[in-house]
Amino acid sequence: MTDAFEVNFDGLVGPTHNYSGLSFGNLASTQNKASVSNPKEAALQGLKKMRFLTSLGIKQGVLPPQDRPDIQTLRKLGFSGSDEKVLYQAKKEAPEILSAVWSGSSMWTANAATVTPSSDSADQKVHFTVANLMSKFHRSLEHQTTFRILKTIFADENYFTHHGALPSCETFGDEGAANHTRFCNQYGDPGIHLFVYGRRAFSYAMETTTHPIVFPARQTLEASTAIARLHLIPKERIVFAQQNPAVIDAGAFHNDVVAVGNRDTLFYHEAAYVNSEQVFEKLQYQFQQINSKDLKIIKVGLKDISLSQAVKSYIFNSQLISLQNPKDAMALIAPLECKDNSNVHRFLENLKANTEQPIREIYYLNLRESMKNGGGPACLRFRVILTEEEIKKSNPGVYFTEYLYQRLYEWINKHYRDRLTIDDLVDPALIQESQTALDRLCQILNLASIYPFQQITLT
Ligand code: SUG
Repeated sequence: MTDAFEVNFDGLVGPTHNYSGLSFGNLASTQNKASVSNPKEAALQGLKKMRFLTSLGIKQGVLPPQDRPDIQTLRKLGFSGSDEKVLYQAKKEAPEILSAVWSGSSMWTANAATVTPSSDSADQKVHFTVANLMSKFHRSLEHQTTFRILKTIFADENYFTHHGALPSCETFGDEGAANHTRFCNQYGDPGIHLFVYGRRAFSYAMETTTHPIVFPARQTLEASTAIARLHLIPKERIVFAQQNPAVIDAGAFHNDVVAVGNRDTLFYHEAAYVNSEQVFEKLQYQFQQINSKDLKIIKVGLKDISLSQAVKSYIFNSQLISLQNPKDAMALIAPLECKDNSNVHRFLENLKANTEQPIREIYYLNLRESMKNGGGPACLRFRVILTEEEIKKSNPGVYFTEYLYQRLYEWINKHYRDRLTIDDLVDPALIQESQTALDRLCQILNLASIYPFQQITLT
């Protein structure tokens, strides 16, 4: 076994973070539509989280935000003239499209891609497939830039393989790592992959009773299967599970709203899956085959926490991380909303006191700006298992240090507004501000020109 680490790449919140109510099925997004956002506070909250995780000994990285507004998309949809005119016309004729092209949604990097570590792939390379995010228009605009960013950071083809997004159609709806969990003993050991899907595309009509009725299921089995194939994961190390339609209808639009795993532990809500018993039997069997020990499964019952409390508090959207000391101890990085809810808070504190399970610490972080759009601690991070050598082969500029913290802190304070409403989304000055900020960010993170606006053609 080669030593490997879990590196959490957090999405830096972009300068146009706003509340546009774009994600039907994500209750927080709908409920907070048209609230006033504070991009500066949002970015600082995220930055503080990165610093905190670094202080716990977790390797941390940063992924840059995408350039918004996506004026090119507005032009593709028939709006023309100067940027100012394009924005104005879109506001008048199609305000939903306007909101979508301004969205800061790339901050939730758990949806950026699915990744397989080199220890699990037949060719011993790290594989990435960027998520097409086709179920929401504003998110479907992310994958091309995400692909460029990941390829720029993990550029060495001897170590990293990048797959483009799956075909953008209902059959292959893919939401990335938010619906994928890897279990292992130590990070460098071989892993078992749990892929969770919301619906089967090809047999949809025959299975209406097993699909959500109120909200859409975003991930398909067909997409998850294609990713497992592309990443060359041995078949005996894969489990596919269907998310319970009832939890999707209760507002759990990704698996990471009802479950979180780390190494040999799964923390999940009893209602999360269809045919749970078979799923866990298979998972245990596969885990035991390679580790000669059991997977630790921490089940939270409906009687302990209702689905509505789980979705509101985002208890399962916590990060479950390994602590340095004592060995094999874990911590839960939970959103502050878990403390606000007395039942959830009591549950977590009792869990911590129970020494038969590995969670020894619970930290409550203030991520309220992101939470108001349905993005908790686990949504904000894209975890990549990397060996020391693979870390060396990737771009050093994106790895978090105290020095990078200071630079990003100053950068946010200099470039971000502390108030944004949907009425501001016609302000051409915000385009300029945002581009200036992102241009500067590329220098700070030592990234090449990753944004379309930087591709200046000289005549
Ligand atoms: O896709 N919200 C995101 C939240 C993503 C959370 N990610 C995970 N669970 N991994 C979404 O629904 C809301 C944007 C708005 O309404 O302005 C939004 O896109």
